[in-house]
Amino acid sequence: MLVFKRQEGAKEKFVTKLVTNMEGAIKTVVMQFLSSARGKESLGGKNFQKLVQSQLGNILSDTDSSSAVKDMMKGLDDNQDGKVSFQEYLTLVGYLANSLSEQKTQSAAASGQ
Ligand SMILES: [Ca+2]
Repeated sequence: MLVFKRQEGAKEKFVTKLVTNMEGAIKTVVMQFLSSARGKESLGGKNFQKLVQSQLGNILSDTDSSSAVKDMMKGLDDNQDGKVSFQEYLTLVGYLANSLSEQKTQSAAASGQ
């Protein structure tokens, strides 16, 4: 069975040890949420907007529009508490990953591969 290998008591170990690109990407996704949430469980509107604007401006349109970001936040807010939880944030990550994958598939098809 494949299970998560806990990084036991070694913050430094994880940093100094080589990580693969994919491990690094997963870590980035998690750390971005945690640092944006500033110790809270969920992202409030302001922190969500900051995260989207500072980190996702190249793959999302209209990140400068606070009403567009608010709309996206509403779409993600499954339990309608006005905040974006980690699970809800993962929906956004999944959506972006899916969109990227579709785009790659389409451009591969267009170039005849
Ligand atoms: Ca929520």
